[in-house]
Amino acid sequence: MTDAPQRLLLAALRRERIPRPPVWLMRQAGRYLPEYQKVRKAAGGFLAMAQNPELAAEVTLQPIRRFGMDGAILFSDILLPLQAMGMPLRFDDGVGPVLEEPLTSPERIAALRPLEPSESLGYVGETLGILARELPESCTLLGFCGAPFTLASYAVEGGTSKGHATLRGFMGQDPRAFSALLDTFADAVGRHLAYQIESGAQAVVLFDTWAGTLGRNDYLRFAMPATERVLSHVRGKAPIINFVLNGGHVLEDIVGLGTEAVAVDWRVSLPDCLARWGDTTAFQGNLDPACLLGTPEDVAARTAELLRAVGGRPGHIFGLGHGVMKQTSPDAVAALVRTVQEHRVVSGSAARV
Ligand code: 1CP
Repeated sequence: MTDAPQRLLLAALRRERIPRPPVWLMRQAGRYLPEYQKVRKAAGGFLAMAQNPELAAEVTLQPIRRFGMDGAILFSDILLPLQAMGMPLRFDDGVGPVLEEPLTSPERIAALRPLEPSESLGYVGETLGILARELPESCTLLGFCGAPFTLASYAVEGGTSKGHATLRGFMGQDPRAFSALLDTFADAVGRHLAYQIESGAQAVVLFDTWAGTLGRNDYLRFAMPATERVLSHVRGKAPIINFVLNGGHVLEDIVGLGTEAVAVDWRVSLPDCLARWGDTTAFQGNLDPACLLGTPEDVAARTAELLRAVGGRPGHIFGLGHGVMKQTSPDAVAALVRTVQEHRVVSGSAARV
C-alpha cells in the first residue's frame, strides 16, 4: 500500500528518497502564537482548552494553517494520563504543572487506577477524530505520550523539579518498587498510544524529557526497560519517534530499541547520527530552539546550514532539539519552515532551489 505521495513525514519514517525532508516542531502550537493565547484566554486556561476536543483541534491546526508544517501534533499534554489515573492535576501560571498528591507513599501508588483511555481520555480520541477529518492530506497526524521515566519524574516530584531529589531517592532506596511503578506507567502509556492510533494518529512520539539526566547504567536499568515495555504495546501499529532529551551518552542504546525514528537534541551531530545508524533508523532534529530567537535571516541561514550538513540523506525529519520557546517570534518559525520547504534534494546530495 502506498500513501498519498505527498505524505512526506511517513515516507521519511520509512527512510525513502523524497524531494526534501519533512518538517514539524515540538511545541509548534503554544504560547508564542497570538491566536493560541486568544483561545486559551477564552477557554479559561490550559486544561479547559486541552480537554475540549473542538478547541484542542483548533489549536493543533493553528500552526498548520499559519506555517504549513508536514506534521500536526495532537494538542494535549503528557500529564493528562496521570490525571486520568486518579492524580489531581492543575497548571499554575508562571509555575507549570502541579500534582497535588505526589506518589511519595506505597498507598498512593497502590491507589493509581489502571488507565482505560476510551473512558477517561475520550476527549483525546474525539480530538484526533476531528483532526483526521480536517487536516490537509499532505500533513501527518501525530499522537504522543510521555515515556514512563519522565511521567514518574512528575508523579513523584509533584511537578517540575531541578534536581529530582525525591525521584532519585526513591529509585536508590527501593529500586524494585520504582521499577514496578515504571511498569505501571508503561502499560498505561502503551494503551494510550494504541488508543490514539485507533483514533487516527498515523505516527506517535514518545517524549522522555528527563531520562537523559540518568547515567548510562541507570538508563539501562530503569528507563530503557520501561520504554521497551511501551514499545511492546505499539510495535507494528504505527511508526514511533523516540525522543530522549540530553540522551547523547545513551544514543546507541536508544537506537537499539528499534523505533522507526530517534529524535536528537542539538548537543549531538545529526550528520554523524545518520552516517552511523541511518541505515536502520530515521533521525529527527536537531536545531537548537534558541536559534529561533534570532532574526528570520539568521534562522534561514542556520536551517540551510543543517540541511547542507545532512546532504540529502534519506531518513531526516527536520525539527528542533526541544520545544519552541514562548519568546519565539512567529516570523522566525515561518523562516525555518519556508527554508526547509524550498529546499530540494538533488540525487542524494542537496541544493537550494
Ligand atoms: O498555555 C500554557 O500555559 C501551557 C503550556 C503548555 C503547552 C503548550 C503545556 C504545559 N503543555 C503544552 C502542550 C504540549 N505539551 C504538547 C502539544 C503541543 C505541541 O507540541 O505543539 C506536547 C507534545 C507536550 C509535551 C510535554 N508536556 C512534555 C514533553 C516534551 C517537552 O517539552 O519536553 C513535557 C515535559 C510536558 C510537561 C509540561 N506541560 C506544560 C508545562 C509547562 C510542562 C512542564 C515542562 C517542564 O517541566 O519544564
